[in-house]
Amino acid sequence: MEYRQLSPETVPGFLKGIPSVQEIFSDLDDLEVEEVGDGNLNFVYKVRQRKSQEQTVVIKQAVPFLRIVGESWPLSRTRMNFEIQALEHHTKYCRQHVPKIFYSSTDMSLVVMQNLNRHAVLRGEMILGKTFPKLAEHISSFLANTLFPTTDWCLTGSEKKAMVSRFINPELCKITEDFVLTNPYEDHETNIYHDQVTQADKDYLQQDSQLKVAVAEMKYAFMNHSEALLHGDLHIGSIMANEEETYVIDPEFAFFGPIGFDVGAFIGNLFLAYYAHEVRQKMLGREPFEYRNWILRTAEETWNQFQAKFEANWVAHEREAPNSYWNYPEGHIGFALQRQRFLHHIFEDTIGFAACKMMRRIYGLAKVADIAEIPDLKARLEVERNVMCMAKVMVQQRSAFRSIQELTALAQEISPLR
Ligand code: SR1
Ligand code: MG
Repeated sequence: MEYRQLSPETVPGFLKGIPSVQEIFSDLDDLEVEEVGDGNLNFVYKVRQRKSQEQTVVIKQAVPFLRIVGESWPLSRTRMNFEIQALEHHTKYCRQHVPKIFYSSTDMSLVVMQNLNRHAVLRGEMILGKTFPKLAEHISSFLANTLFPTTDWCLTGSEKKAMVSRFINPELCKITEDFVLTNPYEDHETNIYHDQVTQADKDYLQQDSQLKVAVAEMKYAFMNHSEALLHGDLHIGSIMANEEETYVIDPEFAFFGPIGFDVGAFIGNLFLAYYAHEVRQKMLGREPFEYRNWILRTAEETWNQFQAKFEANWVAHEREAPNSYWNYPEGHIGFALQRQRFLHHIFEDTIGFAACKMMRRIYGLAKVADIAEIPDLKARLEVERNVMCMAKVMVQQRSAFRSIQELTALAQEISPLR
């Protein structure tokens, strides 16, 4: 099939030719289509049967450019090949948190999938101040269950290397290398500053040698540490949820990288929301304490549960396929120490990458609505300064933190929980 960019007008005709979709709709001549993509890269269509709205799918299609910039920024459509492969992996290891895929095509660079119409994008919901009691439980499961099976602790060396080669994703990695791990820390043309940002604010990030060394170390880890198959962009806009269920979407940035990059993406976004809600809760007419307390507890539970589940997966794997390396009287002690040290290494990376994910959203090209859509620029600036202050301590002192509670305590030191 030859690639063509779909439009709301051409979607029904395209779907008619796909057998697995014909089973979903009873009347393919009665479809309504709406383009709803609000991400930075792709186009997303919601398709519903007019007289039977529960008959519905979503189509996500990659176009040969970066949507947030436009056709002047070419970006190859192969990103969808990585998304399709990653969705298959996520479905295999964590089906309950992945949308059902009805059809995929690398030629057309698209997937046809379950319309999560009883769920909404987590970032939008959190901006409205909604809580998600099962979020930490679900995201920690997604992380532990998708990451552990692709580590060298689980795969053989040759299995791992074969998988790594299928996920060499240089174009999307370069987006992260540039927009998350380089440009915000220099006076780069792609950065965007609002009117209240002072030269001193920019220098705080862009002319601090200790900070720049620490960020460069995180970038080096991102580029060199092929620990596991990552989602690669696990911010709260890549999650759809309601009170009962949580789905992880959009894994086009998937590649083999440092585990802490995925865990840190999620936790860093929770801290962004924590600072934003000092202002946002007041905008909603509420006292900030309760909501911000929920955010911090969610960050703590996510890390603690992730750690326990990752370790449990490792122990279960060892039980099923015992490793002769630990086969000596005190082998269980050595194995436990190995787990403890590796999890501490992930924790350190989680803190460092969370910090980079926070800082890039302040001066970098792609903002987060939680903060960027605070209408009062002075209030927004205060939030941004708090984010920068915390992120700087996190990335520079990432090896000094002993528990996630020390991190949430730092968040409260900078902006007290009130
Ligand atoms: C140009 S930066 C675009 C961003 O959008 C995606 O969601 C990634 O976070 C990427 O860094
Ligand atoms: Mg995305």
